[in-house]
Amino acid sequence: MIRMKDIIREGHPTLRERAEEVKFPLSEEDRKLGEDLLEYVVNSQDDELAEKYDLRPGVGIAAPQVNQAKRIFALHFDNSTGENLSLVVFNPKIVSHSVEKTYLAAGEGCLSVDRAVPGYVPRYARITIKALNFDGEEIKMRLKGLPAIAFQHELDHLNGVMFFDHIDSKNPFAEIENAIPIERDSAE
Ligand code: 4LI
Ligand code: NI
Repeated sequence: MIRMKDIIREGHPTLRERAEEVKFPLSEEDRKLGEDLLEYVVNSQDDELAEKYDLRPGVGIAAPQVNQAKRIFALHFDNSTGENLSLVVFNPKIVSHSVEKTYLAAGEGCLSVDRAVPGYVPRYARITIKALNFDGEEIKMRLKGLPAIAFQHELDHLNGVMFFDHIDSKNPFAEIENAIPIERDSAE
């Protein structure tokens, strides 16, 4: 089980590497890593488990954050009203995206960053993604809202990019052209 002590923090060189493609059929190790990443985000959103194991809540976590430079991440959204989405992706990519952008009005947080970095992080509002699942089958789907933001945040981790790299350092809250903000409670 992944705990906060297993998550590397900003400054660690692995977070700045380009992660390696995963080979199929999946090795036992890569399969287990995918399962563990999903387990982390699921458990981290359960108040009792999060408290018991001291897990910071997240909707996404990427393999480089547990010091494994592999192109794998997990996302988990459990929205009482909206859609439920729980997935582990291998070798993910964005195949197309909207011109329109979006951002979290409250800024972004990251399990590998132990400080609040204020500012808007511009993201594509809608993306079409492709990835492989555990069985090496291609998944193709459209994402919008927080799932689209989190997918882009996690994909950045596979490319050595941190969310704050996208913040305008001179003016962190500068208006983002052609963007619709997502207000804080919509992250649930
Ligand atoms: C408890 C149970 C306020 C501050 C609002 C918490 C279940 C911030 C938002 C959660 C912020 C759940 C989140 C992300 C932000 C802030 C991630 C709470 C977990 C909201 C997810 C990857 C950026 C994703 C919306 C500095 C660890 N997640 N909030 N950003 N939630 N969560 N990100 N921003 N301001 N990060 O952090 O998983 S994309 Cl679901
Ligand atoms: Ni992160």
